[in-house]
Amino acid sequence: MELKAYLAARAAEVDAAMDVFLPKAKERPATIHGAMRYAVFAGGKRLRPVLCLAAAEACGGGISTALAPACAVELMHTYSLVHDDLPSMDDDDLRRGRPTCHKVYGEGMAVLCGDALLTEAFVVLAKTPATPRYGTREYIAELAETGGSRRLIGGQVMDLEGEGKKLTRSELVRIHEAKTAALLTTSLRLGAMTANTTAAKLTALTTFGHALGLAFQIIDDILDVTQSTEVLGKTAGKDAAVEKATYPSIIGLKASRKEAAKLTKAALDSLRLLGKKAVRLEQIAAYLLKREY
Ligand code: GRG
Repeated sequence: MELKAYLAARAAEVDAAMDVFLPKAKERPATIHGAMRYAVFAGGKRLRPVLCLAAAEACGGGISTALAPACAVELMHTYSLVHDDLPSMDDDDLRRGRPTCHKVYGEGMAVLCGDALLTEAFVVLAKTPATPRYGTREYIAELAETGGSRRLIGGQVMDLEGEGKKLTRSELVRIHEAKTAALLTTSLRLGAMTANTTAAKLTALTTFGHALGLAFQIIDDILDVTQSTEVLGKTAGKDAAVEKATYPSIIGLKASRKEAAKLTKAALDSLRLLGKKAVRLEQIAAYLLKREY
């Protein structure tokens, strides 16, 4: 199967599972459930859940047992987008090609929607079947650590505090690690855990996720400068407008592209231990380097 067809098929499986896991739009109180579904079913790339499923496959596992953690990471990701778009954070009107959650449902409801998505992520994650090496305790600890103040929220704090300031390259890397690479890495690790993978393979996937996550964020920063709002489905040129430090603003576009390519190569190198089964992860890493939105 071509990579594009693979990505579309996996995303469709994730969407179908999410439809089952999430409360129905009419379930009371209907406003919050409508808002949650509005934010989730808005056409995201589903990168994190696809990485989770591909990592399960790369470690010899199946798709069906990895669907719960795949949906859980997408729910956490969607919560972070809803809250990031709030007027008190990035203050954005457009996300995934549609008005942001608070524009449609109001600010209070968008705060609650993010809270509910984050909580639901753990409800869904707890449905993951245990394996001999990993059970609910390991799954929950993995996702909770990534969502907490040392990673996702810490990254957002550093990001907010860095606005309008000149950051060093290493400060920027720390933000990218916490904000972006951590959840990509956890998506891979959770998928691998459902396949009862070895500690060595988990370490290899952690190295892969770290490098891939940094490359993904650099590409995201490049696209913010080079692409249109229509193509991105979110406001382009935002980083420069709020004087946010990015790779392009610190080292320029050309050097940023080189850095993303270097990180992608490092990511690919780290997959050696997984052998031929990791072919989808390899293809995804190569595809993300060339992505246009
Ligand atoms: C806890 C509020 C809060 C924030 C944590 C993750 C994050 C920090 C903020 C979200 C916004 C942001 C710019 C995150 C960086 C990672 C990134 C590039 C997200 C966009 O991911 P895509 O391109 O989005 O995979 P889609 O819409 O395709 O799912």
